[in-house]
Amino acid sequence: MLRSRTPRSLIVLTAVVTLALAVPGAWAAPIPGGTLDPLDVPKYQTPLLIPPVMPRADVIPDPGGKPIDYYEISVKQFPQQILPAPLPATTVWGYGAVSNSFDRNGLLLHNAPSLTIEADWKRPVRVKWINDLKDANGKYLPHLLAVDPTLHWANPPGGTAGRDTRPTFTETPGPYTGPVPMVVHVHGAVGVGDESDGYAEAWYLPAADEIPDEYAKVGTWYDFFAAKAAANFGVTWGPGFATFQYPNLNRASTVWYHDHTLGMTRLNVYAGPAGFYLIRGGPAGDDAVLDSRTAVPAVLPGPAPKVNDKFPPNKTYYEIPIAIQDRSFDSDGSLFYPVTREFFDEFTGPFIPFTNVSPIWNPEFFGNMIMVNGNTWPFQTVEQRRYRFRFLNGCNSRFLILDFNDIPGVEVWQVGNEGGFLAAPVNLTATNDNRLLMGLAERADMIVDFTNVPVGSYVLGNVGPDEPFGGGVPGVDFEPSDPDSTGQVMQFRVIPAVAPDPTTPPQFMALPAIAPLPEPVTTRKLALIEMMSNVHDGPSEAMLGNVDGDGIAEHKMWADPVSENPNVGDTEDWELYNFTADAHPMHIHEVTFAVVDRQAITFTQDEETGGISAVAKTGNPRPPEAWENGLKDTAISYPGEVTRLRAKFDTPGQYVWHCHIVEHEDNEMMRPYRIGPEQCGSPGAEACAQ
Ligand SMILES: [Cu+2]
Repeated sequence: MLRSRTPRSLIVLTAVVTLALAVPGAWAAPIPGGTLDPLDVPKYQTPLLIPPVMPRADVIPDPGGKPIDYYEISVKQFPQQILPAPLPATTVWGYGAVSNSFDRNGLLLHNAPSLTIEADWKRPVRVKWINDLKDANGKYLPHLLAVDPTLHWANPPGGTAGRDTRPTFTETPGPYTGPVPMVVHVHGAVGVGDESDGYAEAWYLPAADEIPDEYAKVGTWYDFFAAKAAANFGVTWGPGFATFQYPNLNRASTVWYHDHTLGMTRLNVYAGPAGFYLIRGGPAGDDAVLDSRTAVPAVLPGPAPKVNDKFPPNKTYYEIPIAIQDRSFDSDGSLFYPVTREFFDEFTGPFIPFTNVSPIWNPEFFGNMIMVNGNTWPFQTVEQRRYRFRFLNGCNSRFLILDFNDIPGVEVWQVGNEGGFLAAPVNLTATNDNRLLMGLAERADMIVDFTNVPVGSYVLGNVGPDEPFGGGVPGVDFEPSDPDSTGQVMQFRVIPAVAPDPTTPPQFMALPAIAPLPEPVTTRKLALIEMMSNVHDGPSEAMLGNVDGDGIAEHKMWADPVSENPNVGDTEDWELYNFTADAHPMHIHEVTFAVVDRQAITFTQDEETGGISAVAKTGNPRPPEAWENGLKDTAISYPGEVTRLRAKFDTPGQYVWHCHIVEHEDNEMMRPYRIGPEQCGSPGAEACAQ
């Protein structure tokens, strides 16, 4: 039974829209999920897993003799004790190294989240990514979750002609149970070639037995990118794998890797495969942070895990990556994810092909338990000193508002985001009520100071909503998450410091300069639009599009031709007009961008057609939040606002921009974009001279 809520998505916008905030609901109980009641899962039984470092297969020279860190990483299926024992283990997928011949004591270990790739600024990383979703006999494994075949998706059964399409049906189909297409995206990789970016139509099946001959084994773009990788890097792709190379041109920062397959990302990521990828060094690295009192290099909390450290670790770490994800489970320990649209809003059909509503896909999904680094509600012992936490919101749909207010005496500073260090440290305790807002896929590099916290055990809370987020204040504009389940994240067990804290107080950290972006040569007006069902009062999908010169919004589908096409080297402003009722975390591949400002908008929406016109800005723009200063790769676009982003597009190729609510991304809230001219020989390209 669904709790009686009106998903924000269901609010139909009419006439001239003013921003309508959710009315706090009356519930205070875990949200629906699987058969395992979150209140039956004991909390704070399991120490936080601090992911060890991914071992390298080799270090190989590039043609100029410079070193490339080379990895061989597969994705596999295995059981993992996510819930505390004696609750059952959970079957998950995860990445892991399959060769450690360079880092000989490195761990050949699959886990979810996976081991951390440690990269040096401007030193390339090359990864052979292997789709190994096969059983012990070499037969392909089906998906752990229900794959909706009615989306525009990878669609291997469509064969070469029908892959990467929205198939047509004469009856409402059941879930797809064939081999699983996968392709890895390093989220936040700057300057990466398109052949290595994990384009959603560059997926590949495992090299497994019993795959029907008529199935497409690779996505539409795989062969083109394979040829490009061969030409650029001398690497050969083959059945069940692709080899990507990352130049690591980013400022030192926290990036992460996860699957990005067309129409399946929500399911592939929920099943487990994801990991941290940390880029260190260079002119914006830790060594460039100065102590403003002395102008000598500051001391940041460390160490972090190092290659050849053990699992579980036998060392003490003061720099810890923390991935927060929401999950639901059945009582046998298996992951729960909806198998029918009915779970979302009780709509039982008719579905595609009789209406435009997909039978399985849910417009959003909220797990009713919190998993941190692969365990539900773990604990971390901390000393009375400063720590560096690199937080990641790795949820599917859930915005997090981490709340430190139940940790007395703590002081919380944000020093970095997706693009590395901020312009200046931001004291969230003093300026943001001790809270950290994180949209999906956003990262926050934090200094958390436990020096003045009394010895004892304290809970890190979450006061974000158990439903779509639209901005606003917890308890005022929306009901915070259930305090007994998703309102709790993890526990800190504070003990006395074992030694004086050598680290620099964050208020004295002078962070490395951020080069300003050039003035834009182009401003694009882009649109976030919700499409309603044609049979019931619910959404069918969210879409992207544009706003034309007459103030009329037009939606576009994934299949429509590229419409965002910056020239190589150009700086552009992208204005994201959000006509929906929800906030969307918008991610642009290949670049980091600046959030320039946000501004309220007015528009008219036709009640009959949903058409949007008379789009205009109103009032004064407001600057980015203090913690958004710097460079980002994902930013929140609020309802009823235009969010202006600025990026310089330097690397030619075919990329995507999309909403990182992965349920949205999987159903049309993603668009291809291209930097530079159309590539000869690429799928759909006009004939051109080679
Ligand atoms: Cu979205």
